[in-house]
Amino acid sequence: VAAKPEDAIDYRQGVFSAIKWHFGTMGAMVKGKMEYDAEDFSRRAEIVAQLSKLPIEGFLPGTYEGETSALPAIEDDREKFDGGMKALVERTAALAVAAQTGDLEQIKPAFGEVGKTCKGCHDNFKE
Ligand code: ASC
Repeated sequence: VAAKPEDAIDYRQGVFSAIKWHFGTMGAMVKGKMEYDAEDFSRRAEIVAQLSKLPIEGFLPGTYEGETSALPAIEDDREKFDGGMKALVERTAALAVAAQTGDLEQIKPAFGEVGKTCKGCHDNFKE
């Protein structure tokens, strides 16, 4: 990839912004702050599952300074970071499957697992 560091940063931040947009609305539904709409929730869960595959290619060497909260620890512990990204892909896929049931009791734990995955990487690799 011949992208400039700031382009890689913009790219991954853009993807995470889109993930947050959808995951935030899903969270409001899960927490009862917004009426649960099974079809809309499932649509968003599919989008999040697809988007989750995208950020990893923006985490390139030399892209951990400037307008980013991504820490150089990503490069120092690449295996752990890649594992977190893989977990995100797997758990968002599981959430999309759970979403198809339309059953909030199945969705809630799957949603929680995704949230934990977000937090895991943020705790270790985000400023
Ligand atoms: C969100 C969001 C995150 C994660 C994280 C989960 O909705 O913006 O970064 O969930 O807070 O613990």
